[in-house]
Amino acid sequence: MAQSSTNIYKRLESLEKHLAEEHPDNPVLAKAVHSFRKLDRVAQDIGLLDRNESYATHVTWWPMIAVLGTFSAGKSTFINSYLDMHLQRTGNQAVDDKFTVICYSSDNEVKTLPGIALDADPRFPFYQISRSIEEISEAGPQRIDAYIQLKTCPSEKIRGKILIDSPGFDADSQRNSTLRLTQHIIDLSDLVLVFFDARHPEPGAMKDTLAYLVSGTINRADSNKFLYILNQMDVTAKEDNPEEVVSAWQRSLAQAGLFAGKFYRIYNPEAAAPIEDPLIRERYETKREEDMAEINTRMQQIEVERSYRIAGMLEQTAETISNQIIHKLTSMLQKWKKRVILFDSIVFGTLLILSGVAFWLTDSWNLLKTFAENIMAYDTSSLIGLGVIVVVMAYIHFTIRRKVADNMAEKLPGKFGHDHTACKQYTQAFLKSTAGFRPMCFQKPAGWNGSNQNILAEVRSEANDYIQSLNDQFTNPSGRKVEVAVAAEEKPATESVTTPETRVE
Ligand SMILES: Nc1nc2c(ncn2[C@@H]2O[C@H](COP(=O)(O)OP(=O)(O)O)[C@@H](O)[C@H]2O)c(=O)[nH]1
Ligand SMILES: [Mg+2]
Repeated sequence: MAQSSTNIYKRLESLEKHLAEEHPDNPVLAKAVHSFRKLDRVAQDIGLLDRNESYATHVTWWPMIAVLGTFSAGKSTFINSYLDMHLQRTGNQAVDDKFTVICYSSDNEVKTLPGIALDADPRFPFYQISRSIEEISEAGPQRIDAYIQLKTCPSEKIRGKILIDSPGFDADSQRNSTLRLTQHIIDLSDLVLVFFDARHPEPGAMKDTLAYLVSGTINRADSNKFLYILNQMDVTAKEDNPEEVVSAWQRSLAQAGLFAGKFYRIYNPEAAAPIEDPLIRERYETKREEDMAEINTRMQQIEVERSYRIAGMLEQTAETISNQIIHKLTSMLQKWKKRVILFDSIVFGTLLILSGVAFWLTDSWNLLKTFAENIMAYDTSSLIGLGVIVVVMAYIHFTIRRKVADNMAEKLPGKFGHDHTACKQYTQAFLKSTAGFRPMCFQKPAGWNGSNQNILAEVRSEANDYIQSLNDQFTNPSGRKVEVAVAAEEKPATESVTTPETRVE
């Protein structure tokens, strides 16, 4: 994906413009793009980023909701009803084996585009997704089409948001890449709805799915973004045993390690069989409406959560560079220096001893003396000889520098595991700091000068200003938006526990 640096800046400019237009009342996002560009310049000086790269492409600017869950749990039905249009195919058969990225378009028709279209779109979340698909599939970018498609639809509900529908999730038969893609989508999303099916509250055959989906969501800093939804509750109406079904569901979640979280029970009235008994029906409807209202509120709030997320990401990136990254690079540089000095001493020491021995054996010390005298007398051929010796020594020294640096860089992937991005950044920055033209006596990594340190401090204070202004905007105690702010604050999962038991009337 080679792009010129002017191209990346054009993209950022258009992103900034778009955000300013889309959110005239929330200038924080457009300003954040500007701060990201400052961060980019510092990172480029250090060598963490190429000239055509930007941290702005590492975040999702669009608020994203992912709908995941077991096969046939009613995910697509839920999405259709949310959008108020029949966009996704539904049914008990496996109807879709791809992720569908759904976004708004004002054209009055639905367009389905192949996954490869995600690359061409100037908006960033797709870029991020497609890049990771490229990483997971050895076959190259064309394979994106096998995993993902893009649908544009005119529903106002989705304007300014991105919704992702996922294929039936059955880990047993799922290819590794789908699992990894799911993980990636979870990481990018501001809200993740995890669907289960009341017809199989304890899905024995789904053990792996549960384990994968659920255990991956616990102990995360952002565990607040996961909503666990038991769908198709209408099927429990016949026997009127919702509590039993819910506790069976909770047991299987607990087996996967999930004891606390946001739990909901809903059904889709259009897909459901009618509930005959009017009393039962009323009870079911009330419960469903309560839970749907909460889910809908969360789906609306994600725009705010996204703004906090981006401001947080900005501050975190600046912080990571000034503390962790520089610290690590500095200690790598020290290690490198020590090794270069060691190898220099071994090689030049050996050469010195060998030549000493040669002079001694041939008893030709006087040659050395003559050579020195000739140099003092500016004898041309002796000066050329000295020049050759210096060049050879320099060549040996710079070869050692390069080889030691390459050798240390080669070992980095082993230390970073799957974190390809971090590995690439450290490798680039380390190679830049150890480049031949940089004197070895520099203690600090390349690009780590006073002015760049100030810029990072500036970016961090800007990020805090953004968070402050988001707080001012959304935590106004007399304003209507109080609820939003409460949800946007990061709360530990245990504080926001709503167990199904407490919700069952
Ligand atoms: N009884 C009942 N059936 C539902 C409900 N939601 C979806 N369905 C049906 O369950 C089947 C699977 O739904 P679908 O949305 O395709 O599931 P997905 O695989 O999770 O996308 C379809 O036949 C739907 O009509 C519900 O709340 N109650
Ligand atoms: Mg589906």
